[in-house]
Amino acid sequence: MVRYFVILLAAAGLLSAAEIKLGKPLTLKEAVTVATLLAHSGDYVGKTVQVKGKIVEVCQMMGCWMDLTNEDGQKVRIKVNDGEIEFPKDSAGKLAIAEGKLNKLELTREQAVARAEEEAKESGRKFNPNSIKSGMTIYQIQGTGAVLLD
Ligand SMILES: [Cu+2]
Repeated sequence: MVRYFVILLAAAGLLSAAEIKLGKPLTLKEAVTVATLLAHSGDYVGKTVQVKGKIVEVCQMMGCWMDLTNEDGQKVRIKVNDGEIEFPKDSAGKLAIAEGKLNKLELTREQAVARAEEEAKESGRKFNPNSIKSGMTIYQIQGTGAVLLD
């Protein structure tokens, strides 16, 4: 019995060690999926939301943003002010729950190009401005806190 208990404790220790908490503690009880957030973005803009998804990419310069995705490839970015939170640069592939206010950004083509160029630099990728043909609307969460799971 005692030994069984010790094993349980060890397992619990491993679980919490695999969880990385960043920024402020989460405040909402439930997370929405990336799909729900994007499908009902109008209802969520300007509000604090909690979203759960898989990390596909992290800013490789400052760790100041991460993109969460779902099986359908839909994406939402969690952006933080420099230094507030630093997302671990090697966390792509992990599941994350993040919280913050959902913002809607309407970018002209020029702004979209500038943003993509910056992003390519931060990710160490090549960038071709001609790959962006028009302006775009982007939904982005101003992140206040996040939990990374394994
Ligand atoms: Cu950055």
